[in-house]
Amino acid sequence: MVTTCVSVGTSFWGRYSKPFVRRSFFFLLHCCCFVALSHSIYAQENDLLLNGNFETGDLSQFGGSEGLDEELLIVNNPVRIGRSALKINCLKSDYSTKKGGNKWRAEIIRDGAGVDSGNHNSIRWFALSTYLPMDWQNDSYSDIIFQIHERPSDCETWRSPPLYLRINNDKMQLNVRWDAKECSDGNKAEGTATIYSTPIVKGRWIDWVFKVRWDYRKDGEGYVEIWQDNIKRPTYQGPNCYNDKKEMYLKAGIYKINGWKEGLTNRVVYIDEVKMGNETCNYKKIMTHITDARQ
Ligand SMILES: [Ca+2]
Ligand SMILES: [Ca+2]
Repeated sequence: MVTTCVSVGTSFWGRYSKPFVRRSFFFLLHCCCFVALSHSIYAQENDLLLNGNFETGDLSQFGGSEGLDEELLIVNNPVRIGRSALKINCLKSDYSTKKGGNKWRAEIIRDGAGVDSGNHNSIRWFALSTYLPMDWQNDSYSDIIFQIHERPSDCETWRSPPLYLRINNDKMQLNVRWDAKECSDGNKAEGTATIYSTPIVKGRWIDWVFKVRWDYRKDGEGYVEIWQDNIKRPTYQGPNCYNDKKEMYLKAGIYKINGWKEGLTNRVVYIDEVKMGNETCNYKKIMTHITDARQ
């Protein structure tokens, strides 16, 4: 940008030599360059749409929550970075009375995971750190701990999320659902896929990063790039969303879909560093807390 400004100034200089004209021109040029540079810096600062590190000591970094107060607790140990993280304590005893929610869920929410004029073709970065306690018990009834949720068009109903990270027995799995039809048929997706699977780890933090280009077409340009613990994993290329206009939103916490293993009365997971970036973000910007984060 500076090069462009200087080259414009130089060519102008050659044609006009009166001092007053030159001074006026360069004053205006200086103003234009300053405005352009300010805009560039402003844009960079806004690469990060969400910086959910819980260091405020509350949930104010998020747009809302679904869960009882005792299910969403700020704690000082364990934390991924700083002094605070979020302890999710999803209670089996509370099925349908959760504030703003239903079923077994305790989640925080934030808008901006897509674009309100159509999610298709938009790019988003997502990051979060998760921690399973040592006494975590495997359960064949899945726990969804991170999801990008859809908002249905007027002609359709709410559907299962197009992108979600779930724990199932001894695996953590990332899944996608898609449907190119403008009006989906109930909660039926045109297709679903498990795009990444890894063994669960207890008693330590796991850092997740996902870069997504939303696309509902089978022959489109959709992809999900995946990093776990600062290591790039195989990229999924294929459809990954519904044909919806309304902006998707991010949820993190616990959503127990179908039931509970006998004997379990609650589910605990810790989360920290929940982040979201737009198309001008990159790995390094979203993983500022990782000192060896690569570009
Ligand atoms: Ca924190
Ligand atoms: Ca639709």
